[in-house]
Amino acid sequence: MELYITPFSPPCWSVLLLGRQLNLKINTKSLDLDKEEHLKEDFIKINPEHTVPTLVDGDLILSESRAILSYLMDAYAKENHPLYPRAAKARALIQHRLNFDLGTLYSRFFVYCSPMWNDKATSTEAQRDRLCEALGFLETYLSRSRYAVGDHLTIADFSLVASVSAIDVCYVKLEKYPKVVAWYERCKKELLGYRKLWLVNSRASGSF
Ligand SMILES: N[C@@H](CCC(=O)N[C@@H](CS)C(=O)NCC(=O)O)C(=O)O
Repeated sequence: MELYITPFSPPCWSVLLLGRQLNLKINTKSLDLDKEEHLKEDFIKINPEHTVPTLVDGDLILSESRAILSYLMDAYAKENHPLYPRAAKARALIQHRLNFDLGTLYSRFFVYCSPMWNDKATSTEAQRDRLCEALGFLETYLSRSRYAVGDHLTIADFSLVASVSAIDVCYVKLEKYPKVVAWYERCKKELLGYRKLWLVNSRASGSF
C-alpha cells in the first residue's frame, strides 16, 4: 500500500494513526505542496483532485481521509472490530461524527485558520465564532459519551483528534471545552505512536 501525504496535514495524520493502530505496512510518499508536487502530471493521473492523503492499494485509488479510514477497516481489520463495529446504529453514529468533522469542524477550522497561513489575508471574528460553535457541538457529544461514539475508540476519534490537534495550534483556547480537552488527552495516550507519527507526518517519504 502506498499513501501520498504531505507534512503537517491533519487528514494525512488521521490515516497514519489508524495504519499504526492496525499495524499495517504502509509506504508513505511525501509531496511538497509548496513546490506544487501535487500538481504534477504523474500525481494528477492518480488523483485528479490533487489532494492528500491518497491511498493506492493495488488497483484501488482512494482519496478523502475518512473514506480511507473506513476502507482500511473493511479491508484489513477483523470483522466487527471495535474501532468500526458492524451494528447499524453504532456505525451510523460513527458516520455522523466523520461527516460532522468533514463538513463542520474541520471545514470551519480551515475557513478560520487558512487565511492565517497567507500573509495577505486575515481571519474574521465571525469565522472564529463559527469554529467555536463547532467545538461546542463536539463538547456536547463528548459530554454524552467518553469517546466520539460510545465508551471506546472508533475511527471517528482518529479523524476528530487530527482536526482538534490542528485547532490546538491555531490560536483557539481549548480550555473552554473541558470534555474536549479530557478526550484529547485520552486519545493522545491511547492512540499508538501518537507522538512518533507526528514526526512521520512532518517529514519525508518512507515506510512505517
Ligand atoms: N477532505 C479531504 C481534504 C484533503 C486536503 O484538502 N488535503 C490538503 C492537504 S491537508 C491538500 O491536499 N491540499 C492540496 C490541494 O487541495 O490541492 C480529506 O480529508 O482527505
